Amino acid sequence: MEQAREWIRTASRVVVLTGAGISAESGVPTFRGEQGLWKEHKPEELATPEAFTRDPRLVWEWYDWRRGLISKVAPNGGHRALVELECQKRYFTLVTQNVDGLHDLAGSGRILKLHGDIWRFRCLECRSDWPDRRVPLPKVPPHCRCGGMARPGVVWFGEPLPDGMWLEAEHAAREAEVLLVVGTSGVVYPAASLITLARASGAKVIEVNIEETPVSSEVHVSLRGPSGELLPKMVK
Ligand code: BV8
Ligand code: ZN
Repeated sequence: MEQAREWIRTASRVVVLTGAGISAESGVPTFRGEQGLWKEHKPEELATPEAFTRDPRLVWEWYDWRRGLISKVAPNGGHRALVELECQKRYFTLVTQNVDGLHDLAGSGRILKLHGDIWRFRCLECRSDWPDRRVPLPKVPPHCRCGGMARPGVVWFGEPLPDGMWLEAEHAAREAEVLLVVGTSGVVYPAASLITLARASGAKVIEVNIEETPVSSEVHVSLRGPSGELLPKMVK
């Protein structure tokens, strides 16, 4: 912990990569935990364009349920510690795999949402996209003003990440002096490749996770514990 605090304190260019684990203490189930989101369903079953084409109603019911759940929770000490860190650092980039919007709610400024945003919709017909925070949705699937069917504004498996976003994340990872990896199992690509990229570019890589992950062997320091408790201690 002391080594991690020292590296964070002295760095001026800090990048943070977060996953579902940072929202766990807020009450949002993670993807691959015991009571994980994927328990009843498998990723390929729901978070893919094929699943949506096959059964848009089922996919929308899953997102409506998740939106309802997320709307009842608040950011935790881990989210807030990253807002504090952003204020302390001259160059700071928060890259998140999460679509729950809790980093926005906590007050983070610069957020690269690699996998999109559960609070935004996109029209399949006219391609317009807009925020929608209604829970529950009056009817699913929701439609666009043009009459076209809407889809959740997230990136599904097999879909490319928003390209401008990915390039920015790569650039930030290359420039980072410290990369903080929080609450991710490191199994989803290309997000996880930012860790290898940062390390290869000379960054000190610190992991915060309650358990060992496939990434743990790649980082310089792996802190074992809940991010809601550890992050505030690391940025104080
Ligand atoms: C793409 C949005 C190419 C939707 C998500 C075979 C091998 C390798 C790769 C692939 C493959 N087959 C396919 C691929 C690529 C695929 C992929 O990586 N698959 C994986 C599963 C193998 N990736 C893609 O498809 C990506 N696109 O590659 O496109 C392309 C290019 C050009 C043109 C066409 C195509 C798109 C991936 C994005 C998928 N969308 N989410 C939605 O949310 O509904 S991914 C989903 O998983 C979420 O975003 C989530 O954030 C993400 C990663 O999971 P984690 O965040 O890590 O969450 P998880 O539950 O796994 O882990 C939680 C961690 O927290 C645990 O480690 C736990 O210990 C820890 N924790 C728990 N509590 C705490 C804690 N830590 C700290 N404190 C706590 N309190
Ligand atoms: Zn439309």
